[in-house]
Amino acid sequence: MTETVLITGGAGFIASHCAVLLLRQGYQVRALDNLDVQIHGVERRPPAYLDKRVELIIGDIRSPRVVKRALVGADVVIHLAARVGVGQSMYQVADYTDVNSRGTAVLLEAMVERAKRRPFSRLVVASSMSVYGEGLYRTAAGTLAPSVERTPQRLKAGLWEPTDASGNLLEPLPTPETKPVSMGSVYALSKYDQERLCLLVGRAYNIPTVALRFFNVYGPHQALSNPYSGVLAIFAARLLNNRAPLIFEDGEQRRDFVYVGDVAEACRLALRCDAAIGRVFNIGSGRSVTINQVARLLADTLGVAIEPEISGECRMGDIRHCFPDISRACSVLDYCPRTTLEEGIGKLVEWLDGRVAVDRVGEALTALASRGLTV
Ligand code: UD2
Repeated sequence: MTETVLITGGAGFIASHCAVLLLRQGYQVRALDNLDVQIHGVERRPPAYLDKRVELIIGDIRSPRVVKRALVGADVVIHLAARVGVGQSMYQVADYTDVNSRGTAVLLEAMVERAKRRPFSRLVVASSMSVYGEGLYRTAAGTLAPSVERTPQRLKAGLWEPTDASGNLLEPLPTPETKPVSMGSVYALSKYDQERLCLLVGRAYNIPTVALRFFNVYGPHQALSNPYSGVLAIFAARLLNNRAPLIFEDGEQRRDFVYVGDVAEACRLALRCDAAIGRVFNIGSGRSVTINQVARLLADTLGVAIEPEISGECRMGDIRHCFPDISRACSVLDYCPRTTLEEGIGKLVEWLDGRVAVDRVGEALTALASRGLTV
């Protein structure tokens, strides 16, 4: 029998890739999305990239009536709906908390009600690497340092690398799911809320739930004109407008960029794997790179000779290094990231061809600086 999947945030970048993959697997796909202006523009039209076979319900995740309707006949749910912007979350506190945390609560209440008549076979919730704050580090003496934070004083002095109590530099290590969480932004806190709410309510009401902590997801369909989206989309928007990418700090901060197709595959696996129920998984590519490296790779792949500009600024709440240990996802989910950064950036660049991006980075930095949210 054909299974129906409801994807919340279903007109978004990650959702569009999940939809294609799941349609190919024989699922019927329904999307619930409010077509947020920041992502979809003032016209709020359904995006051209969304597969025509997807049934799109336009509405808000916070509306019990809309969510109830979206759940009719759904067998599984992938919950991706969220406001996504670390910096912006620090001044739109009520809205981020409302959409992400309360929106998830509304979804869960509706699922619990519906499950009385017909159970769900899975709920997959998109959590985030942001719940870790700084990643895991090791001291020079070889002990693990799981609770590192950078002080504003050091950041103001341009001392970007975290140190131990005696001022010795720390070595970043792959972060496992067992590292204690440490939320440094309202966005991160709301993603942790989403993750915990889903796991907790899922467990109480027998809705088999899996949480995926996505690292830095990139690829085609990423919102180019949203200055709060991922760094690769932001750099692409700058380069398409013949402007230099602005690199914060010194560009030596490390991240794991995971291709969106691999993230969609992780979602598919989480729908199927019973051993995953009730657990959280890091979803990354398994390779870390510096922001300087990705900036260069993107410019080279685009074939533009614009040097990135090191701004020496830092956004409040930004972390220095965080990249995942993905061994749990590999062994339990059978997750195996297939797209290398070079291939993924190649696909991003192909998609960028002929696209127009409004570069709003300056606006976003001013918004942050005027609130004292930059260092
Ligand atoms: C944040 C979230 C992550 C995810 C992502 C969405 C944290 C720790 N992580 O990751 O969960 O939601 O956002 O995109 O909250 N950078 C520049 N120039 C720019 C923009 C960014 O140098 O114009 C740097 C930035 O300082 C950071 C790195 O690039 O060191 C990555 O930034 P990001 O905003 O793409 O993502 P990140 O890792 O803060």
